[in-house]
Amino acid sequence: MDSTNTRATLTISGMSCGHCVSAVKQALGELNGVTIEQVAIGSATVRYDPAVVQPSAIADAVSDAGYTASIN
Ligand SMILES: [Cu+2]
Repeated sequence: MDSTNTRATLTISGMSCGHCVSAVKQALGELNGVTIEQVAIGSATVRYDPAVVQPSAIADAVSDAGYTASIN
């Protein structure tokens, strides 16, 4: 059963290049229950399973990678 069907969009500041996109993709990819839809400079869209991961943890993972993220 694929229950990772809640979509969240993040606004991310501090990203400036393709390396930043890769770093954010890696940070998001390490989270259980999160599927990346797209990552661009300044934003990301993911699907997540709310039974597995909280939206705040998604933003925290991006912040831990060195950026400032907020969930829209
Ligand atoms: Cu960069």
